[in-house]
Amino acid sequence: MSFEEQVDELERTVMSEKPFFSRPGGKIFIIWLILSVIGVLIGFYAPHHLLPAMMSSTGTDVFKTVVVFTVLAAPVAAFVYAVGIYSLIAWRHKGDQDEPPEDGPPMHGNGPMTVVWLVVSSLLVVVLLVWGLSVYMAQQVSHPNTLQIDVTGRQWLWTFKYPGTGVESRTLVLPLDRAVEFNVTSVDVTHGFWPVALGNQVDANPGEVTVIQTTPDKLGKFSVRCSQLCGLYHAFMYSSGSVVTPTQFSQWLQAQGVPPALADRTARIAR
Ligand SMILES: [Cu+2]
Repeated sequence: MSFEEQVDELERTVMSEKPFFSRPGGKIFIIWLILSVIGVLIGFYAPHHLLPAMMSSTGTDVFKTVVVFTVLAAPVAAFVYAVGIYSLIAWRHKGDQDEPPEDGPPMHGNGPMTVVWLVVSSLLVVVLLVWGLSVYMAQQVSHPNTLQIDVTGRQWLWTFKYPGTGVESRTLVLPLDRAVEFNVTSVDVTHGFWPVALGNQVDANPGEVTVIQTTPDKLGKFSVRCSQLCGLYHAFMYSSGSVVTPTQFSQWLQAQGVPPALADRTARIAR
């Protein structure tokens, strides 16, 4: 054994006897742990400030999905940042070094590490897939007496037609706790129908009708935006929407010129 090899051997022995938290792996672990906790807290609290209060079953599912995906992604992102931050601080090129420090042992052929990253990433992907599919399937249920609304996008406004009543409106009025089906299309370019607080979003394509559904479950106002860049005044392409009681819905239909009996029938109010 040459002198250099003996020094290397000695260094390795000293390193392996150092307590875990003084070794690079231990320090990276501490940074990872701190960043993970911060990321998980952001996942739990930030959506409440970044998203509007959801007003439908779909919206609640979307909100929960944002939280779950952020919380599960936080430790993965934290690991990348932890290695990056530690490398920048501890392994940066020092001014008095002529040559870069030698590489550590190669990861290639490191069995345990390969197993860990394959198992962890597979588990994460499976959990997210199962979550996503179950939320998606829950939204594919068809409800009896669904209220149909034809949504049309044009540069640069939305119109909402209530089939069977002759009503065509610039505002979207929905009755509480009643499944609604939006038949979405466009007469010019591609727009994106996005009633934010309902948690739905779908492209409005010219010549095509795309159907999405939800059930509003909270009274109040929301805004309908366009989520596809559709031209000069895209940013101003929004309408207001509201969720009202069935009685208020019937009154609104009547105010649009619908005969009272038909308005009540559409709103499913028995006389
Ligand atoms: Cu647009």
